[in-house]
Amino acid sequence: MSEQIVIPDIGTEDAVDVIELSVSAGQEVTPDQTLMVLESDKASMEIPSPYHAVISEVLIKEGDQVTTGQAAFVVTFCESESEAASQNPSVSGSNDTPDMASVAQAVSPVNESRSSESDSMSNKTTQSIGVRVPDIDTREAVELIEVCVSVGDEIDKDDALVVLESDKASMEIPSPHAGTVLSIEVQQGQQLKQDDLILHLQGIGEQSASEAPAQMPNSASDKGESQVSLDADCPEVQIQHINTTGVIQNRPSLSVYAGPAVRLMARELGVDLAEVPGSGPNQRVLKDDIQQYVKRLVQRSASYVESSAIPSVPEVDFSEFGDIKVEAMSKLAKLTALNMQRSWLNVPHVTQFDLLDITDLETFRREQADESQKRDVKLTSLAFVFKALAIALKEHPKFNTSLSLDGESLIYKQYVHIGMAVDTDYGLVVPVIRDVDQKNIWELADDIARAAHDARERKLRPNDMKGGCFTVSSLGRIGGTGFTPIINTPEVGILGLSNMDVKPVWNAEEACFEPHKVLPVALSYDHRVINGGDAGRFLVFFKSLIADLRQLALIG
Ligand code: CAO
Repeated sequence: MSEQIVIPDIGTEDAVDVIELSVSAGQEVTPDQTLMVLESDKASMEIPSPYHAVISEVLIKEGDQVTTGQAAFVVTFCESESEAASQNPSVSGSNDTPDMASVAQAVSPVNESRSSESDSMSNKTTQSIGVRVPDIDTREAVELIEVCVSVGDEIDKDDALVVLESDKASMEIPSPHAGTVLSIEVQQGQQLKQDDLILHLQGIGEQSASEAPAQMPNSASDKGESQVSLDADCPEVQIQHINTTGVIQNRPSLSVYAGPAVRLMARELGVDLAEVPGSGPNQRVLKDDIQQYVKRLVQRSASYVESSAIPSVPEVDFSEFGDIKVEAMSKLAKLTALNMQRSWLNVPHVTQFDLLDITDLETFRREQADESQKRDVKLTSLAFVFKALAIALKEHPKFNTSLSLDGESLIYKQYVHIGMAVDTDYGLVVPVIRDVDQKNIWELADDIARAAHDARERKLRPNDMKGGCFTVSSLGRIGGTGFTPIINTPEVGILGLSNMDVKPVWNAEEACFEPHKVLPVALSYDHRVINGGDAGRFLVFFKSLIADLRQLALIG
C-alpha cells in the first residue's frame, strides 16, 4: 500500500526552505527518523518519519519552499504497517491537504494518547520522552564513555543511562523517569554537551494543553520554553517532548543552523558547532566549514609541536622481545598524563621532606571513637592535616597564590579551597574541599569522606573539582616512606603524605628514647614563586600545628 507523507503544521502560513533532504527514494525509514530539515528565518526543524516504510518517491528537493500540508514523499508500507495505516483515518491516500488534527496524528507515532477523553485539556498519556544531558556544570563537550542501557530495557527512575567523562572526572547520568527505552540516540565515544539528546523513553506523564502542535518560534513564548522538565524532583534533567505533530521543537542548543549530516560530522570529529563560522545562508554551517575549521586546528597544533624543543622518545617495537598486550588508555588517564607533563615541564619543582610528630594527634583521634560513631563521621588524620594546612596557608599567603600567565604578577586568593587526590578504579581525581579555613575538624572529616565516596562512585561533577588553591596527596594508607608529588598547576604547592611509622625520639629530660608516631611529608613547591626559605618556614609552622593540636584551637 502506498501513502503520502505531508508537511505537518509548521506554525506559519508562509513557505519555508527545505535546507536538507535526509532520505532518498528506495530508502527504508523508521518512525522518528529525520526525513528533512526545514528552515524559516527564525529556526530550523527536523521533520521525522511517522512510519516504518520505504520511500518510493521524493516529491520535493533541497532549496524548495514548502508549506503545511504539502505532499513531500510517497511511501510504501510493509504489510503490518499497511494495516495500521488503513485503520488510521488520517491517512487517506488522497492528495488533499489534511486538517491539522490529521497531520498531527499522521506524524505522531510516538505520542499515543491512551485516554478516551480525547478532547480533555489534560490527559494521562503514555508518551515518548526525549532525555537530554542535564546541567553538567560545563559548556564544553564531554566524552560518552559508556551506554548503560539498551533498547527495550525497562528502567527505574535514577537508573544510570550513560557515563560521561570530562577532563576531571566521570559521572553517571541518571534517568529522570521510569519507563522503557525506545531508542538510543548516542554512542560510545561521542562528545556530548548539556541539552544533547541521549535517548527516548516510553514513560507515563501528564500531557497538558501546552503541548500544542509545533510552532516556529515567532513569539517570546516560543523561544526555548518548549523544553520542559517533567519531574520536579529532578529539575536538572531537561526533558523534551515530542509534541503532537512529532516535530522536535526548537531549543537553544540547536540555535546553530546546521543539518543532521553536518551535526553528525561535527560529532564524529569532536567539533563544537558553535565554534565554527557558517558560510551558508543565515550563517548555516556547511560540511566545508567544518573541514576548514579542522584544517586550521591541525595546522595550529602542528606548528606548536614544531616549535617545542623537547626531543621525542624513539619508538620501540616491544614485540621483538616477547609477547605484548596493548590496552587503550582511558580519557581520564590520558588527561592526567597530559596535566602531569604540563606541570612537570612548565614548573620548576622543588620538594622538601619532613616528619610530622602525630603521637598526640593519633591519641586524641582515637579518643574520639565514640563521638565519631555518634556523629557517623569517619575521623582520619587527614581532617587535622587539612585544618592545619588552611591555617598555614593563611599565615603564609604566598602558598595560596597562582602566578599570572605572563609571569608578571601573583594572584593572592582570599579563600582556602584544598584539593584532595583520590585514587579510584577509573583513575586519579582531585575533588576540592571548599572553605577549609572556615570548617571545624568534624565538618572537614565529613567533607573528606563524602568527597572520597563521591569520587569512587563517579558522582563528582566538574565544579566539584574546580577552584583548588593547594592539593594534598595522601598515600599513607597505601604505603611508602616518601615521594615527590607533582604540583597541580596553576597552584603553587602540593603536600604529599606517606605511611605513618613509629620512630624512637630522644627525651632529654628522661634521658631515654620514646616511641613516637611520625608521618613523613613531602612539600613540592613552584620555585618561581616560593623560595627555599619560604618553604622551610611554612613547613616548620605547619609541623608545629600538627604536633600540638592546642594551637589549632588557638589560631584556627
Ligand atoms: N599512614 C598510615 N595510615 C593512614 C595514613 C597514613 N599516613 N593516613 C590514613 N591512614 C589510615 C586511616 O587512619 C584509616 O585507618 P583506620 O580505618 O584504622 O582509621 C585508613 O588508613 C583508611 O584511610 P582512608 O584512605 O579511608 O581515609 P583518608 O582520609 O586517610 O584518605 C583519601 C582519603 C581519599 C585521600 C585516600 O583514600 C586516597 O585515595 N589516597 C590516595 C591518594 C592518591 O592516589 N595520591 C596519589 C596522587 S599522585 O599520583
